[in-house]
Amino acid sequence: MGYTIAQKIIKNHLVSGEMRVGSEIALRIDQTLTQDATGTMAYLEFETMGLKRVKTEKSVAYIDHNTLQSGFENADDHRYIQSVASKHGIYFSRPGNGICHQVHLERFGIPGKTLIGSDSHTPTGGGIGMLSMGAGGMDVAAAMGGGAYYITMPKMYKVNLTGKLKPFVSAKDISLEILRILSVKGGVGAIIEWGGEGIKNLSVPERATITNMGTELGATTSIFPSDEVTREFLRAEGREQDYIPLESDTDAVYDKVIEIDLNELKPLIACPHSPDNVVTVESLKGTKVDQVCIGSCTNSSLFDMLKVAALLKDKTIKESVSLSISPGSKQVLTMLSDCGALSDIIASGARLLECACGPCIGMGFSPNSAGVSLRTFNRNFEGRSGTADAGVYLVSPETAVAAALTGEITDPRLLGTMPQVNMPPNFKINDTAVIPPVSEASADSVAVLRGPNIKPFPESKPQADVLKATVSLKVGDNITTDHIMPAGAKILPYRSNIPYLSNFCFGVCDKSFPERAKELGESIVIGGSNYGQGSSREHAALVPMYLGVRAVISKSFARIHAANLINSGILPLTFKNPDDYDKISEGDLLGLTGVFAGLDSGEITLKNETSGEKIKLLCSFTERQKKILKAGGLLAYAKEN
Ligand code: MIC
Ligand code: SF4
Repeated sequence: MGYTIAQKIIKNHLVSGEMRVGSEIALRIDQTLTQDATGTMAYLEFETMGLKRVKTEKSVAYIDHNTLQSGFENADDHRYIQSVASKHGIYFSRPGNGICHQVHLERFGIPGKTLIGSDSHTPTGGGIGMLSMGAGGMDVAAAMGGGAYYITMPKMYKVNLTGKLKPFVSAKDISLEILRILSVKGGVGAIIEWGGEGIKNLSVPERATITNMGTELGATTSIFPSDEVTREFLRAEGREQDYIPLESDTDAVYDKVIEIDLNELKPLIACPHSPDNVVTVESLKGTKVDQVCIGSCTNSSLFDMLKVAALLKDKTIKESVSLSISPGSKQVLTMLSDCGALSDIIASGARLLECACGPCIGMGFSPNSAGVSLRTFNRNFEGRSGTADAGVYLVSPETAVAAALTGEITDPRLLGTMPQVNMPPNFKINDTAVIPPVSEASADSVAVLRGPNIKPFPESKPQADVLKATVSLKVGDNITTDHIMPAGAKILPYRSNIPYLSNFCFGVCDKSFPERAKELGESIVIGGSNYGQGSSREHAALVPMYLGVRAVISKSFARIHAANLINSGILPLTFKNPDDYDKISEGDLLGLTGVFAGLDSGEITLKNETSGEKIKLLCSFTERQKKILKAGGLLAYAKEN
């Protein structure tokens, strides 16, 4: 039996475990990346490990999320990350250099290598045939220290593309189509490989749009072959030496195969508040639009920006619409400027934002009250834009421009003829905004600069054998990390200040949660299915841990969040019978006895002390996870060992 692309890379990086679906495998990690919103915590964790230098082939620290500096906090964190990176052998990508995934693809990603990043959209690197995964900060810190990255051996899915995209239909529509087919839960436990004749016409940035949004399917990662298209991209980046060919064997076996005919694809749009809430653009025609945002790690490549500029050329955007453009990197912005396309964008009335995440993470540009915002981003979770009652829709750059010009949701195919966009043969290379670390010999002389916003890391409690605690919150299905630990300009600066951050925990669901949890001392949260989907932010586990949450019981968990809960010493337990979810209410007192024996046997009985009912819960963890949970979290476990 042959291997899929991902299986080949896994085989080459396997440290321990068996490549059998569902069993735990440990992978050697070649590269890591962090961004600033998760990076501060990841480097604090790395520091507690007491290592002098990172052991990876390349580690890069990006500043791209917390770039609005309306107080000292973000600037202090940037200085902390810059100094700690330099000391420990990590490259530092300065604010303004661009969004981590875009820059990493351009300058550092290598086909066939492994990458983990403290950001859930790290799979963007799959666009050049790299096995790239999102992870919690603690796991990234461990990988920087030379530790393996543990995942459950995923299933293999294949998407075969046939045909060719029609004008005004683009890679983003492919992402939305697969979300329509599979839903936000459809990729859980799987790696999605893209192939078929149809990929030949997709450039690396288009492939990266697709692997980027594979995150929204809940997939472990997504990957394209490394072929002549990849070689061409790397050559244009002056990195042809990084190219290796990589494809699946003809007799590779897949657990699921999906066919998409690109000839048939129409412009699509994801409606509020979920990326899989997908319909055709034409079905919403005429809906009034207040705001349009173009950018984010999904759609901010030079190719996307050149298309946008060509469509805006000699036109003026509708007076009722506010349009923002954030190019993905300094390279993209420079080249847009050099060829004059930037002038076309500015002349149209667009507002140019810096090369950063910006509106995607609610770092400015929040919509007006009850506003309709069309965004080329990957997430439209409730409240994420910073305006609680806004309706955010996810679209392609083509559909975004059509709305900016007409003031309403408009099928971009009505714009006439798609202008020809020619990609330059070579990209402009200027890495001056990436600061290399000092040499190992000089590392001792680098002082790590810590601002007052950096508060000590919250200590987890060791696991108890008996747990009696009240349900502090009961939530429904598909709760995202944006529900658990919201982001946005007002809260993000406090990512290194857990006590302050805790005031906003579960703010989207129930503002009174933090106070109630604190009053209870210890408590349990009940969730529906796919609990913790979305971001890799470990704050969605660390903050509940700080507030005394000892267990989360749900119908199922998203992969990265489950790992973050374990790392924080919170028990992620699942209902053996999902219907038992209905047998627990907020305020019920729950009792778990024999937690240790339960961890060993994989099953534990919960007693609802309020109703008297007994409920069976599953706790099937790997040996390593059991040890981490028994110790009360990864840091406690690492200290013990
Ligand atoms: C996001 O898109 O939600 C983020 C912000 O990039 C997160 C990371 C974070 O919360 O800092 C992610 O996707 O992992
Ligand atoms: Fe940044 Fe948005 Fe991408 Fe997250 S999804 S990395 S916030 S651009």
